[in-house]
Amino acid sequence: MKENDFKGNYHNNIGPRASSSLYFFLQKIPKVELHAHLNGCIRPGTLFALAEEKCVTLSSHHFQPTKKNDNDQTLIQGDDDEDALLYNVQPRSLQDCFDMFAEIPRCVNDVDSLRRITLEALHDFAAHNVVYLELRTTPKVLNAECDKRTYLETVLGVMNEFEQSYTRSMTCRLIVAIDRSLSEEEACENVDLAIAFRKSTLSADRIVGMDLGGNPTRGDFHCFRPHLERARQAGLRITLHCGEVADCDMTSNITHADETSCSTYSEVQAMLDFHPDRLGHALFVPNTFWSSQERRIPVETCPTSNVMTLELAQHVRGHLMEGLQQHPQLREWLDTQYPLAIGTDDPGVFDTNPTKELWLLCRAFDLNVSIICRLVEQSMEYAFCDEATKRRLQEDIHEEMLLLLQSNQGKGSCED
Ligand code: 6MZ
Repeated sequence: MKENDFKGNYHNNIGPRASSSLYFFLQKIPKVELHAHLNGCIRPGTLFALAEEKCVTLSSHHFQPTKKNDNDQTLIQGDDDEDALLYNVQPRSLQDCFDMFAEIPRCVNDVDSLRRITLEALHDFAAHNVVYLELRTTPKVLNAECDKRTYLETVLGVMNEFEQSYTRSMTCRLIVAIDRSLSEEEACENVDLAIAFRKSTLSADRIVGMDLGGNPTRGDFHCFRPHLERARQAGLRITLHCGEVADCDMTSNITHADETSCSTYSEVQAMLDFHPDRLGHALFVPNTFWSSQERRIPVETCPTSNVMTLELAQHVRGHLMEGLQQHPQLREWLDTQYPLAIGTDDPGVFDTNPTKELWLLCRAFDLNVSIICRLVEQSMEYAFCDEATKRRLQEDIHEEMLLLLQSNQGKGSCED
């Protein structure tokens, strides 16, 4: 299929050819990525190359070589490739993901490999027309030469170089993450570093926030709360992975979250009471929360990640789109126009990219392109960067979206 085959009937009941056109269109629109973990972005090919270089044997259960060209992730070449987008060929349970994250540091164990994965991640987002990226990462001691400070300096250095040298313009910001499965002491160190970088004139604009993530079945928000409060007082914005898992059997027929299906209800409640600037995932949050807020807290939602970790596609033979239709919240969020930012979470782990996430959402919930464009455009409002940068990017995104939608309508195809 060629790009100019674009015909544009954008509803779900369309044939594969027209929906590939939808993919091409979505690839072109400017995007905003607010939820991506650096070590979850590693190209599978790079991980294998690093493993070979460092004589590391990766678990064959989780890591399988792919034939795909890693530089050109999931670009549709023909109708057959639709299947590759729709089917969850490599299931990733929550446990699988965290098993994989535990193996990655054996390969990414020095400044060079950190530089490489950061640069590749930035290239991969820019290739999908991401114009604003908030990447997050947990600072790590990689070896004797690379402590947590050097780790962050390296990531920030790559972002600076990338912005200066890459022809496509992508504004990059960094969120420093706390891993809830690690100690409070580690969390305290990460907050200290984020605050120190925030105060330094060289990186003040670049570091915008803090995240609490990591295995949701480990650790407890209550002990990280004072550290996050300290970060907030220092001007950092806060996003919390919240209600990512339910206490009950997650594979049973989930429709809506209630108090009994909430992941450790008191923790979720404490997170909501903390009033973070954004919530990550928010899959199992009491129903009353969504309607009772004075100021609706934006949610970073990651469609493929949720389908995988909630194992929603298991019931429908690995079909991502149908899995997504079982999502506990997405339909309601879309119906109520809840503030959302669509993220990839871990594109290397879930074999996804920013275009694919939007495409799946359109297909699963029968959205037309103008709705998805508006959703992307609005998500820039929830970015953690300074107001001037935000307004500038909002104007650029708006103009580019308009041009793309108009040229699409010129072909007599767009449904508003
Ligand atoms: C919670 C996640 C995550 O920080 O080493 N991470 N935390 N839920 C998820 N859903 C699948 N996916 C990734 O990137 C990898 C780390 O990000 C967090 C975990 O702490 C993981 O170890 P960095 O760059």
